[in-house]
Amino acid sequence: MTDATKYMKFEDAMAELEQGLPPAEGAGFLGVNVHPNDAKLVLIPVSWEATTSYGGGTSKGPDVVIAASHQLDMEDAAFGKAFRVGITALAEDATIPKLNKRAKEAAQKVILACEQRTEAASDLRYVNDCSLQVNESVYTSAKQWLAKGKLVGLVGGDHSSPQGLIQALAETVPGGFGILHFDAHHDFRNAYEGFKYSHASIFYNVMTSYPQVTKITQVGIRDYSRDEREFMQNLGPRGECFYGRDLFRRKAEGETFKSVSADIVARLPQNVYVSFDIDGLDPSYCPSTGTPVPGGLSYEEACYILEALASSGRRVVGFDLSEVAPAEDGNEWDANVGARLLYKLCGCLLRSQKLC
Ligand SMILES: [Mn+2]
Repeated sequence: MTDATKYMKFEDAMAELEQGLPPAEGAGFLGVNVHPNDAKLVLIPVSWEATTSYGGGTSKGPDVVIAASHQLDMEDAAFGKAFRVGITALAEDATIPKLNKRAKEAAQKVILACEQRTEAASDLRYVNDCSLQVNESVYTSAKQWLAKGKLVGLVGGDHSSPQGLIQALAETVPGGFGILHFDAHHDFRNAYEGFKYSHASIFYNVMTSYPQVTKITQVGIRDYSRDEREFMQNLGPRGECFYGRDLFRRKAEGETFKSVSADIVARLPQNVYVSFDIDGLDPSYCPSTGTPVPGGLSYEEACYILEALASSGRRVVGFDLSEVAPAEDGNEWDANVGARLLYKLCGCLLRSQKLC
């Protein structure tokens, strides 16, 4: 979407969705273009992947997920007609793709130097500076929409993308909130490869910067360093991890998934932010994501937990979907899964606030 996007009358957009008409060319999320002023929930797209360490492509995540959302059927089995509150993807800050291109080139030099056991100090400073600009852009946008009474979600981009949104919510949500974090990784690295705002460092940064985040509950983690595991342990009651191995063992030894997911939800405080790294799922759902790891949740398990959260009486205050990348050969599977999960996240938030 661009600033030149032709917005539709809200009633016309709803009528199109109700009738299931094929979307017009260039349509936005779900196949319509709802004006942000008419929307209750706005989505910030962030096409950013400068510090991607392994497979690339997550900067295309917002575009391919929004395009794939045109295929969705609007009647969600769990959350009904969530679209009726008005959901729209905002136009992206045009500086982000430019910063992404330049910072990614510099980051490649840093990674190469790292592999050769040398340094590329000025390139590293440049990448960290660009990352900060992206965080500030997301933060400013989120603050602005929250001030207008909108609910805000985010579509990444790599997993560093949502830091500005989490900061904005930390300053906005009375009493703070906990984070329900789906991922294959803790993302607790302290400046991974020197990148202060690495995708692998997002929750190190969040937990050391925002005391308003009173808790992090991680689900599906199965690849980590010793330092990260220790960081989790050192969080004490402020952190909790449902490792992938433990989730499987509990099921293998006879516990129902209903009981496991109720346990996950029970650890969360009243206000909850959901951060969903697509690699928390089994890689068969996201084969093109940057750092796939065997194991992980099924799509149905993830949705089950989101439904349990939405009906628990807790309030979901925001979310991100990160690390969705398209296949290099143009296969749309990753984006199809991402679009469905994104609409589930919208429904989870809206249902938790009794808006759908
Ligand atoms: Mn992650």
